Amino acid sequence: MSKNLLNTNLSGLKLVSPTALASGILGYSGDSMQRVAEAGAGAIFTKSVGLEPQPGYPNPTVVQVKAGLINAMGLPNPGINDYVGEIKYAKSILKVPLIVSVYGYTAEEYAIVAQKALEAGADAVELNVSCPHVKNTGSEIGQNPKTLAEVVGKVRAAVKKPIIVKLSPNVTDITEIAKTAVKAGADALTAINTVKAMAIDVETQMPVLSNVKGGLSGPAVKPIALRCVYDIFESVQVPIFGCGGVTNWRDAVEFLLAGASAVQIGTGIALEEPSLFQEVNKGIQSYLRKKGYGSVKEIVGLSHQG
Ligand code: RRO
Repeated sequence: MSKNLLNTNLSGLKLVSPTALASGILGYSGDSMQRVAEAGAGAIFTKSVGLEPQPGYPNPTVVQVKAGLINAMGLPNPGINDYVGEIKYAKSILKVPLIVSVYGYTAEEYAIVAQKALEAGADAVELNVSCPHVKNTGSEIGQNPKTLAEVVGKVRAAVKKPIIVKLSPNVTDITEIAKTAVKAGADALTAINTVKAMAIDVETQMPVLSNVKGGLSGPAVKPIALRCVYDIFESVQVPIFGCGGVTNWRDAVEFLLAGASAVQIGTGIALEEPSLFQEVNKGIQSYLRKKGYGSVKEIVGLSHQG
């Protein structure tokens, strides 16, 4: 399959296809990232990593619902000092951009972790300011413009490579948050992280997840994510990664038409297989050919015309 139509470029990141692995799924080890890249992903976003190791929440941490998954993993990760070895290994085998997802409890922590990830060879960082259920980080930062500006500004001052900021849908006006992130130095945005949600077991009459509340992902959130991308595209000038519920090429094309320059897929491959990447890429390519376009870039934001 010729990949020319699918080549794209976001904030200096060269993607052979506009479909990337979203943070949180198969993004722990270099070998699993490589499997996903071989399946057609144009970039890899790792699971979020912080300054110190974190065990995550006790089980159950994931529950399948009608059109997606609700998770409350609790940011399990080995800490950046341990993870640099995996980043170096991943970089030695991957041919696609590697973006390390970073979180912290203070602006300084975000900056230190971002610096270490980039020194280890990451091509960019994605700042997780949107995890919906871990105290004192994630969306508690991304929902507060002042704190968000401080975090993005601190990272911007510490690193030269691209900074992507992953936004929460759990806000009143995502465009205000997007503008704040860009003003503080974000090169690109990801929309969206998971939507705050829960499930209750009618037999035990108790919440299913040990953390009670978690984040909903998958097809259930796609229209929400699409609306966020559409609104953000009209508010800021930076490229957007659309993320939320992509399970086929039509979903991906919808995001591109809404204004995303590329999409991230996570739950889609958790529910199916990494081969979904190739399937989606082929579908986008056939669509572009059928409609007479020479590049995926030509359809970004087209739904805003007229
Ligand atoms: O680890 C998690 O529980 C988690 C994270 Br970091 C995130 O950003 N979004 C999510 O739904 N879960």
